[in-house]
Amino acid sequence: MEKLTISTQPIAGQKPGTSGLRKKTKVFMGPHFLENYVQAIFDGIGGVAGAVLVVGGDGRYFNDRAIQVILRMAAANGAAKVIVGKDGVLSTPAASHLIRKNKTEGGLILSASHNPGGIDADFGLKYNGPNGGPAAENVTDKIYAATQTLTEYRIIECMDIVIGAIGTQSLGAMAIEIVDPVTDYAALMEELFDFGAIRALFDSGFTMRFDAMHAVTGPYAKEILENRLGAAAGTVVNAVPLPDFGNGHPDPNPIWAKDLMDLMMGPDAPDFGAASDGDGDRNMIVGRGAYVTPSDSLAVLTANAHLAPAYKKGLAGVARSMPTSAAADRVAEAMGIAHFETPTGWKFFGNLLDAGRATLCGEESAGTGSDHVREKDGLWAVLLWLNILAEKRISVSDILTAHWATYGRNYYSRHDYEAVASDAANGLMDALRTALLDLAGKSVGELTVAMADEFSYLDPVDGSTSAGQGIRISFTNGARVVFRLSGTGTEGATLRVYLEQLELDPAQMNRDPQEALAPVIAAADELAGITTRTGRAAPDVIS
Ligand code: VG1
Ligand code: CO
Repeated sequence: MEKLTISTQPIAGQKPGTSGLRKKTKVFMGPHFLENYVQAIFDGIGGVAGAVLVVGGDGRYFNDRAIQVILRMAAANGAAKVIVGKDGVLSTPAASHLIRKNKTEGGLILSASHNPGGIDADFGLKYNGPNGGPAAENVTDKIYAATQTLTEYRIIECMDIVIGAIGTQSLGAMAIEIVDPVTDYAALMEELFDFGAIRALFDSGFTMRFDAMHAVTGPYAKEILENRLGAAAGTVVNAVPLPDFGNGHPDPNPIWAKDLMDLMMGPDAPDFGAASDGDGDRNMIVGRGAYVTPSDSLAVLTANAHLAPAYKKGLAGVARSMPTSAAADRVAEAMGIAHFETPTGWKFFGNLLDAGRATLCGEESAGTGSDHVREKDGLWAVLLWLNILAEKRISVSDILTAHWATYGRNYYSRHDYEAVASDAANGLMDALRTALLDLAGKSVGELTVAMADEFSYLDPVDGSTSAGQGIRISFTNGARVVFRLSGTGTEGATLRVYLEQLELDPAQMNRDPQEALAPVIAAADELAGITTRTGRAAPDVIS
């Protein structure tokens, strides 16, 4: 076993995005790329000498090889111990929990989340800090700076480390502890929720399908839903994680989880359906004949979380990302609790959760979570829904109808234009930036602009500012459109257009969302010239 110091060069342009660094798998597999980036993370966080780290990933292609490199580099950089999920697998929320439970200096999570996996697909790497959450911007800035000045990386040369059996071993002076990925996470869920009540719900004949999409939550969902809560065998489908997610797109939305959607909208629908993404932090919730948008889900959970033991004392506040609909804000106002609007990406919730100012957080992109970890958590959201259903004993559809009757309905949709030429996408945003300066009061189609700006976030906890977080335009009739470019794509640019319309008339609450949003969709195109600038007549994905 030899410790090597390898000379290397700065790596250009590797700025972490919304959620760590995401690239084509082949880029990560290229000579020294992964090694350089891992060393930049270690250097950027001030070194890992004597540190304890958690390491695990979503099991996608290259996960196994990358873990070997990270372990050898952690040892060469003087880490004291690395806690690794068996076979290198940990869901993102489970990794967050292990970081917190073991009070480690943080962890490395290998995932490109909902992006497809495989040698020709995507890979990603993210550093989470000691609070269990994605590194804040001041840390990712340091990691990025380290990529620009890198001159060497340190690695131990050795045989492959066996990570398929639970137990502790050593690599040089560093300990490697292999843990079962599910055990601690499942125990945490038992603390938060009334498993007895949920078991009674299943005993009463309640039926469910959970689609793990061949991604990391399969083993977690089987253990928790089928083994501990008594859901029928076969409730969890696509439960075996595969390196290429069965050639699928492990993104739990009506487009990519179409099989589940078809089932739930058809004659044989079970009472409840849910799905999770590649790394287990996203969730999709759907009742029989009733899809719940992630924005509505956050609002419903905010209104009902007190029905679960962990939240029975009430919530300190609720936080949502800026493009997420305002549905949760109105619940918070009615309940007299604080609400916050943050930029896209879970890292911005961390300070609010650490400071005890928010208890629940959510994003329109199917992410919901609470202060139990510092990541969004797919299965947690499913269990909170189940706990609420176990208490209320009414259907998802009835919960939605009652919720809208009380708070109004925020029609919501996101239109994505993927792999657009970067120049065209940047040009569109630049033009909007200029135009918004005198948009207020102007009419666009049948709508009138109330307010237009580029979102800049002032963190109420640490006073830091994050500018350039998306262009938002609201209209006098309660409609809003947000434009932003994705920070997780690996090809060209992805333009996201977020559309919202508040409806307070109960007679108008059962419309098709795309129809209800038609005026704001038209206004979005008129304002941004989407078709002209991108050459696209229609979005690639409507969710
Ligand atoms: C997307 C979502 C964002 C989410 C991020 C990471 O980012 O819009 O809400 O936090 O993915 O989710 P972007 O920059 O592409 O819009 V995950 O499940 O990929 O870690
Ligand atoms: Co994810």
